[in-house]
Amino acid sequence: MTGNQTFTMIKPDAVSKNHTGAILKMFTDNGFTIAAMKLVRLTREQACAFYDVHRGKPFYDGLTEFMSSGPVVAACLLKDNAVADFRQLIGATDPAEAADGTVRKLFAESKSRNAVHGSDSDENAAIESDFFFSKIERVL
Ligand code: IDP
Ligand code: MG
Repeated sequence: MTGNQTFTMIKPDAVSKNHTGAILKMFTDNGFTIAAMKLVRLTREQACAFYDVHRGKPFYDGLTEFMSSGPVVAACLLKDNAVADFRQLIGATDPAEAADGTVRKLFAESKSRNAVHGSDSDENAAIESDFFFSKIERVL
């Protein structure tokens, strides 16, 4: 059985270019309900902790520097089959490989500055939501 929640961030590239409203509209137009949301600027340490699974990879330093370079919009989203459906909506990591109409095709600059994050499993959706939101901050 698949879960009904995923976690997303609108990344600093998209927030700084004022794409937040258009991207949130794509989420809700595609059946996702916002259960929690906030604008936050991560410290470098917080970005390193969030992306700990990628520690040691060649892009880790650049990724954590970028993700702490400006505010992000973090949100918990609800929908049946949320994780898989959301990854389909955002498209491939590299916008050059993302399908037409996906968030990354429309808004990402590059494979690193790629507009949005989406959880890759139900387990990580719960871990990532807990990283940003307490119970009282969520409408579930
Ligand atoms: P995902 O965001 O599509 O799940 P991951 O492989 O989990 O992709 O990588 C996390 C993030 O790290 C990506 O969204 C992107 O910002 C960055 N990243 C991944 N691979 C590369 C790369 O080859 N070069 C530069 N940045 C990368
Ligand atoms: Mg990932």
